[in-house]
Order: sequence, then structure tokens, then C-alpha cells
Amino acid sequence: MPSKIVWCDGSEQENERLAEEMLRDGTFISLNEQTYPSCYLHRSNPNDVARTEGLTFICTSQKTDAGPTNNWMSPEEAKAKVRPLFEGAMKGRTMYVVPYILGPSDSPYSKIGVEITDSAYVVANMRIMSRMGKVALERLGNSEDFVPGLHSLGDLQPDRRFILHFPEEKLIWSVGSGYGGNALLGKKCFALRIASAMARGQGWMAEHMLILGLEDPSGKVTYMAAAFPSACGKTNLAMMVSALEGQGYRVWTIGDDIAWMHVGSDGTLRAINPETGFFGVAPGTNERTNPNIMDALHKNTIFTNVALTSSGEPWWEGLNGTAPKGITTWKGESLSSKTAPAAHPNSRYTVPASQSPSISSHFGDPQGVPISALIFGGRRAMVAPLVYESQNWQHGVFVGSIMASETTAAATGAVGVTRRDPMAMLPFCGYNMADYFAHWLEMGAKLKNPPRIYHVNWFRRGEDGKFLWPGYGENVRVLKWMLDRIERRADATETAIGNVPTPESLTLDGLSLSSQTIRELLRVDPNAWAEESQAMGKFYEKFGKRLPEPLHQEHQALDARLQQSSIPVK
Ligand code: OXD
Ligand code: MN
Repeated sequence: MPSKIVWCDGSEQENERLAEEMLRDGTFISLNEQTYPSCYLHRSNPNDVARTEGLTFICTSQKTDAGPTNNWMSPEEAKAKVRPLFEGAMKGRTMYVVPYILGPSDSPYSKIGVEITDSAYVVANMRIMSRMGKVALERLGNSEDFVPGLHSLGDLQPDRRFILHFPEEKLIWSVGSGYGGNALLGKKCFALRIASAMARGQGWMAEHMLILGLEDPSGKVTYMAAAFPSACGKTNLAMMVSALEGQGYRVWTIGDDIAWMHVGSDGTLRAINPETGFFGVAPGTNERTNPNIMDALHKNTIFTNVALTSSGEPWWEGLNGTAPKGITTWKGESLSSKTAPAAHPNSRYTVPASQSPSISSHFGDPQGVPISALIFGGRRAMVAPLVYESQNWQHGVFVGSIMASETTAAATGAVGVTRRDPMAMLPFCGYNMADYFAHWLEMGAKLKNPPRIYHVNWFRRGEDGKFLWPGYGENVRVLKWMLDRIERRADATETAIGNVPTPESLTLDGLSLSSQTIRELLRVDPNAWAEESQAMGKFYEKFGKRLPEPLHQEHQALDARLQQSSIPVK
């Protein structure tokens, strides 16, 4: 029952009109016109600052099709429960109809969605994150082939908040939240949860992966896609200023969060980025950790839940020293020890990808880019070495399936707890994860030259609790090792878990790491891994008989190798 309906065309004029309306009603706060032109701050409801996985449901007719790692409701139950929350929800508000394309407008791999929302903030974000408006309607024409998404802010009460996915009818309902992944339905809801289910049926892959190109001194670019859980540095890695630029190694960005991958006519795995913007975590972002995004953020950017300086500039912890005097927190209060931190730990920027100096010339390539390496990674203080290489596709799928990471502020819940997060898809897989593993295994068989699969960990800590690896721009050294493996120029030591670099095969010149630190970074401790293997076994048990047999075999093989290499515990 909205009082007004607006069909969004995605034009500049429409965007300006919406921004003016939001400035008037307080949804947007303007930022410093000189240093941040066309940038705005939005403060969300304090109870609505991150994805709410506990309120996110996969609604399939059979519970087992959602699997043991998803919340489930039957479609009938879900609709009966949530429909009343939509009744009259838009009374007195404007309803926006937001058509959008995920993927390049002229790509055969792209898909169309239409989001209906009563949030102008959502419209403004969707315009940055996708190809929105007229271009989508034109591509859609008379076709009915689009994913409908219904969104309303409702009353923003967590007990009346639901994010529902109906993969069987390709439909999304979300009510009670205005936060990113809960409300920008093109992102996690469509591009990952619904798309992963579609991809399984249609023989492609929708993954929680960044896409980057590593240019070598000859100018050749090798493309890699990498899956990390939320807030583990995907954006920083995708946009990295390479520490080896002087030696001719450069990183180009295709995407920072989602990869849609198809088998190309030449048998290679080809990836497109369905999005057109970056919805990144602000805290910790600075000139050292991500100079490219710092460059990009100074125009046409929406900041959400960051702090505000007295000169009208955005600020967050980790930007530059301590908070400047007179700063206002993300809640609009003055900063004190009681109101700290100034920016919410999951505060975000929404910025057009085209504004990054690192953007690849193949960003909008309708055929996508050919992927030579897939990288899995997590945040692990211990156990996982800096990098290791799987033996083959099947072993690589096993490595992805046993991924684990310490939780971050990107989702509500405890921070810093180790949880198993296969392929970084735990919160995003729209069907039974055991079937998802089976789909991965099947995809390998379709590829003529499957990408090599790696695992990395930038977060290993020494006995003093400090990070052993400098990270950020130095991570290019690890990417270079992968490239050298692909080109068969780098050595590795075979261990129980996979191939680990020999210290000499890594390019470490210019870094002052002691040989002991390097040894510790690369160390595979069979006893720690034996414990890890038990945790994997527990996780696998959840899936019962549905877990593909090849993964059981890989797990047993790992145990056998660990036993051979184990050091007796005193
Ligand atoms: C994201 C997330 O916002 O993964 O990309 O939470
Ligand atoms: Mn993400």
C-alpha cells in the first residue's frame, strides 16, 4: 500500500533527486563538498548493522535440500509467517521498482533481477552495485526471465526481520532490515544464494570470490579467483598495490566479492563479476592497506555507519592515528570511552568499481576472464601455513570444503571464533552444501585444463601473538609463487596437506623476515593437523550419507599421510 510508485531508470537526474530527498529527511548526511563531492553518510538503525544469518532462510519444499548448514522453512510456512509483515508495510512510503542486471549488459552469462523496495538508500546503493534501471529493462524486454525480490524496511525490529530465499521459484523476500547484504537483494541473496542454486542446475558456479589479474614483467596477465570469508581482506587483495611493482608484477581488479564462472567454449573456466561496485569494510582501510580504494573513495561514495569529523569528512578506526578532536560517532554522539569505537566495526563504503585506479580493462568483458588459479583462505592464528598447493582438482575441492576461519564483525554474533566455512560459502550457499561439494567435483570433470587450487593464510601469529606475515601489498609475493608454479618455475616441498613453497622459491627480497619466521610461516605441524582433521571429520558428519565419497577418501588419505609424518607427542 505505498503512497507512490517510482520506476527507477538509473539516470543521473534520478540519483540526484533521491539524494536531495534523503538529505531532506535525514537518511543522508552530506559530506565535505570540496574533499568528498557527491558523497554521503548514512546512519543505520543501531540494531541493523550487519548481516543476520540467524534470520536468513532457504525455503525449499524438502528440508534436506537446504541442508544442515542453512536455516530452513517450507515455502508455505515462510510465506504464511512473513506475508503479514509486508501487509501495509509501505503505507505512506514510496515504493521503488528497481530493475538490474548482474554481469556485463551484453554478456551471455548475465542475469536480471527486479527489486521492489521502500528504501531510497537501497536504490542508491543498487545503482552503484549493479547495472540498474533502463539498461536492465531494455535487456529484459518482454521476457519473464528475472528474479523478483521484495524488500521492505518494515519496522526494523529484529523479531520481525526475515531474509527468505525460495530457490525453487527463484524468489527473494526480505523484511525488517535496511543493512547491505540483507537489503541490497542483488548481492548475497541473488548473486550468491539464488544464483548458486541456479548454477548447480545449469552447470556453472556462483562463488564468494574476488577476481584479479596478475601481470608479469612481459605484460602477460594471469587471472585468479579467491574465496575468503567476509572481512578477511578480499577487497584489499583484489585492489592491491603490488610490492613487486618495481620487478614488473602488477595486480588488476575484476571483482572483490563475487565471481560467476562458466566453462568457456575452449574448456577454460571463465569468470565475470556480476557487480559494478565495492561494498567494503571501512575500518582498517588506509593508504598502506589499500591505496587504490582510498583514491576511489573521494567521490560518488555512500558511507554507512562511519564516524564524521568536524570538517565533514568520513573517519574510521585504522584510517590515520587516533580519532581527531570533535568527531561524531556512527551513532551521532560525541566520542568518549563510553561511545567508542567511533565507526562501527562493520561500517562500509559503497563505491563504483570504475573509480579504482586498479580496475582491469577486462572488467566488463562479456566472455569473462580465464581463471588459472583458485585460492581459498581464512583467518587462522595457527595451523595453516602461509600457502599450500593442492595436488589436483579433487584434492583442491577437499581443501576448500575444510576451510575454517575466525569470525568477524560482518555478521552478527561472536567475533574471533573459529568456524568451518567451506569455500567461504557457509552463509551464502542456497542449497545443501553436500550437493554443492558434488557440484564442484563435477565441474572439474568438465574443464579441459582445470585451474590449480591453493590455500593461503595471511593471519598466522608467532609465539608473541604478532602476525608473522606483513600482508597487504606483500601478498603479491605469494601470488607470484602461484604463477611460478603454474609456469613450472617454482619448487615446492610435498607435505601431508599439500605442496608448500621451499623458502628459496618465494621472492622475499626487500623483506626483513628472519629465516626462523619464514620456517614458521611455512611449517606444517602434523600434530596440530591431526587435531584439525578430527574437527573436519566432525563437520563432515553433519552431512551424513549425502557427503560425496571422494571427499571421504581425501580425508582418509590426509589422515594416512599425517600418521606417516607425525612426530610422537612427549
Ligand atoms: C560482504 C560479506 O558484505 O561477505 O561482502 O559480508
Ligand atoms: Mn562478501
